[in-house]
Amino acid sequence: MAARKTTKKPNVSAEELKTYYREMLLIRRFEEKAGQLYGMGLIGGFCHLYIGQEAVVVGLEAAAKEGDKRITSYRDHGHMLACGMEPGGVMAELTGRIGGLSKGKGGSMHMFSKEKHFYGGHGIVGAQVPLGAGLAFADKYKENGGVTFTYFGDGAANQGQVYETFNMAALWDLPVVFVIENNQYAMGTAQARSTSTKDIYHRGEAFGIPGEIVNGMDVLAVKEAGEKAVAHCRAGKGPYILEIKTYRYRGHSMSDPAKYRTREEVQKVREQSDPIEHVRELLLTGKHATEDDLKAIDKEIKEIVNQAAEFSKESPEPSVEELWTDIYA
Ligand SMILES: Cc1ncc(C[n+]2csc(CCOP(=O)(O)OP(=O)(O)O)c2C)c(N)n1
Ligand SMILES: [Mg+2]
Repeated sequence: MAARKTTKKPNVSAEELKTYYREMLLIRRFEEKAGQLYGMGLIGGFCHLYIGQEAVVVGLEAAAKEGDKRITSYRDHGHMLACGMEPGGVMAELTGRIGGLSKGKGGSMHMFSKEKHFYGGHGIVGAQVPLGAGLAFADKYKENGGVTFTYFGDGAANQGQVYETFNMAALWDLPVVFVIENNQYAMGTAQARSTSTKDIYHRGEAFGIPGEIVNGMDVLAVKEAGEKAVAHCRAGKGPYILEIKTYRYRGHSMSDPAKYRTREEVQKVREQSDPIEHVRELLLTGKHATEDDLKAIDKEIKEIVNQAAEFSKESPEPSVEELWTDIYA
């Protein structure tokens, strides 16, 4: 885990910093609430929380422009919130209600938004990677200047289809940023036990795809790397790989007691590299915000999340007729 190491004065405005703080906090509080609702039995099926990884999506969304696309795995709530999907619609999908973004028929892993160019939510490890290249192929074909962020994990990086995709994406110079969210675990398996090398991004070299390692606990470092990757893609130079070193604080899913690592390991990351604390410190030490300003933001976020939770409880369950909508038949 890369420890926090932003020593130079960040070249970023107070407003930008506050935006990142707010966006990361929204994801964190949303996920904490989802964990509570799961514990109350209100969320069925799988539920994979994103706590600890917030700087990854928030940093990359700051580098994206309108029309860019994103696709990811089942650990997807943060990606949806960061691209502007309604917290209430996401939460109501988790609780399986009609007000959910998939009308309560998809659940945590299966939500989409055409409007926000969010293409899921995929439960099969690595399956979103070729789909992401396909989205990029469409952008290139249409010559619309769009870039697709294709997120996958360190475990997924050992899937064969990832390398078939790398080959085609490089061959056709597709405008796709492959984002490896290296949270160091694939379910209960530590990266050192599943992966032959410490770093993964250099596997792209075999296909002529450049890439780099990014400190995923520093939203500004992620944004900077994202801007570089996006510029590469938009210039028609083909794909780019960002291996973003991050960490998930919770278990793989809500049903994981996480016995494969120590509490101390998690505590150390929380104390030394938490991405939200990092921005909080920058705001306070740079005198961009006071404790009271931050308290006001915390309150505002809490309110948004409480409203989302209320909506997810009040929205009715889908009627039986809904079984016959949104199907190919
Ligand atoms: C093809 C396939 N194999 C196995 C699984 C079971 N599975 C679900 S998540 C997961 C681990 C993936 O880890 P990683 O890619 O690092 O993503 P993370 O959960 O850490 O975000 C596995 C093996 C699956 N869903 N699909
Ligand atoms: Mg992982």
